[in-house]
Amino acid sequence: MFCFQCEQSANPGGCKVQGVCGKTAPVANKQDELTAALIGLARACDAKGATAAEYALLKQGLFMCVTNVNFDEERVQEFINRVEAARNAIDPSAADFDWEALWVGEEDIISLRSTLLLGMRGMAAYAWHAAVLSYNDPDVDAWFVKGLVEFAKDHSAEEWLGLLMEFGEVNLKCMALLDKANTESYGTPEPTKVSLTVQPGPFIVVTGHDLHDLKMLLEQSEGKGVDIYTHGEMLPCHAYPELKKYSHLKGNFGTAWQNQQNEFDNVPGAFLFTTNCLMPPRASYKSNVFTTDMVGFPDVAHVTAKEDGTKDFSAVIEKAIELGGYKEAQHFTGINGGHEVTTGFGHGTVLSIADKVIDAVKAGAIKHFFLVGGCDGAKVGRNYYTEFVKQTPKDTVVLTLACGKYRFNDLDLGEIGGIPRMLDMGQCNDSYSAIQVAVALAKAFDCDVNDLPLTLVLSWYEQKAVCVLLTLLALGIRNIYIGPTLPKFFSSNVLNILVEKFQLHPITTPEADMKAILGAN
Ligand code: FSO
Ligand code: SF4
Repeated sequence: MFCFQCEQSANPGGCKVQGVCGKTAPVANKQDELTAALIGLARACDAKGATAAEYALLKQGLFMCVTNVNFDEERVQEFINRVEAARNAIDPSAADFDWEALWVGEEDIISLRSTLLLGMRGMAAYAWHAAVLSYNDPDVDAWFVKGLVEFAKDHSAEEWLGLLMEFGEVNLKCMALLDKANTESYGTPEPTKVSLTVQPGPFIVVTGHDLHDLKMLLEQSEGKGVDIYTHGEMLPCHAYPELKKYSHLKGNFGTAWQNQQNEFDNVPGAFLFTTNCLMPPRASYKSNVFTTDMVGFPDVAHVTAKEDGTKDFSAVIEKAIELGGYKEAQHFTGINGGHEVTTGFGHGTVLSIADKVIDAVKAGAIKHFFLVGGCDGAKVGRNYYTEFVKQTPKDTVVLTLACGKYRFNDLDLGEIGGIPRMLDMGQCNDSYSAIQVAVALAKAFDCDVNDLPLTLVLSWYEQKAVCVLLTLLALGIRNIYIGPTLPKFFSSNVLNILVEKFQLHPITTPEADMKAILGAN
């Protein structure tokens, strides 16, 4: 096996025997076979045209290879069979790629083309969440074919960089599509306080990113005496009017994904994983875990979608009833001891108070904006982000999104003239909201986004963060701080290009970076 796609990838050169994430060598190899089969299908589609069914396979197949999604060799093989059957139906002569050649070649070229493939895996997850709500974008769909076909061709470094920038622009469209899908289906997120207490009685914890799954589960569990709690990246769901209206959507359980093995241990509730980030479940709670969609783990119950896309979650509901939940309320806290968190500051809400924000900047009450966003993970260096937020001066605002926020989202940073100093914009895909706000501010101040008093301080872990980063670079956003470590798939030459071209800064210490950022104001 070979895999270097995530931030926790083994030293020195990637995971070669077994994944740090728990992925076994046979599963890693199967996912490479699947990737090669997807290239074969894309080649056939490129020559003969694709239908919605083939685009769906490309999105699902790429999504299946994202870190912490699928650990089940049999499920990956079944999917390969479907992809090959689709390829054969279109053009049996379209060749698969040799999966053993995926990560082989000249170092810089492998680095560039891997960055493209990994970004596409991230975008596929976003595109699939939109697709299950019947939202598709022809440009995004077409790029799955183009990207896979181009991945398998020879290009110069310059051409690869061009493809990466083109991809970044397409991923912006994809995030816009998912934003549209989520807000048109469930309403514009509104600021919402979310309790971290778990009430007595049966409950289900829903994790991942899929709003459609949560909606179906809320409908099916209503009136059954089973409460629903979000976990990880599902926290922002509390802010959507069409989801928050369910009184049995009670609160948020636990913190970021990497704490799940401790936090789920011996908990008397059921767990539903709708996407990443699944960690190998411990025996103490494995029988309480259910996966759905592209997520999978051997010997863990799986809920499959029916032909019409609906799902029957009755087994999950029954499991929660059987487990019974806690006898008394459990007053859990966030990492910093807070009992509740606030979410729901998507672009709809922030832009509705844009005048107030602009006035506060003009009056000097807000001196700087930080977007401290991205992923969480197990590494010690990630404390940087907690410390960084704690050190932000009182006349600055912190925008945040994705699961990295669990490091600080229970801190009370106070307000500036009625504007909360910490604004949770949502999931990782809600980077789209942050971009919208930045563009609106630049327009209001009649300047370039790079001239705004705004700095992006990002943490990355897996491939969705890769596609978001490529979008930010394609938009010409400079001076991004990134950590906790740099991707192993960036060769030193590629990293030098990114540093030179985009002034990408690897994070150092909160003190030094804060000084460099505010000193440059
Ligand atoms: Fe991933 Fe990062 Fe969305 Fe987390 S990009 S790791 S679970 O922030 O959020 O899927
Ligand atoms: Fe290693 Fe990350 Fe790949 Fe898992 S996803 S095998 S931890 S590089």
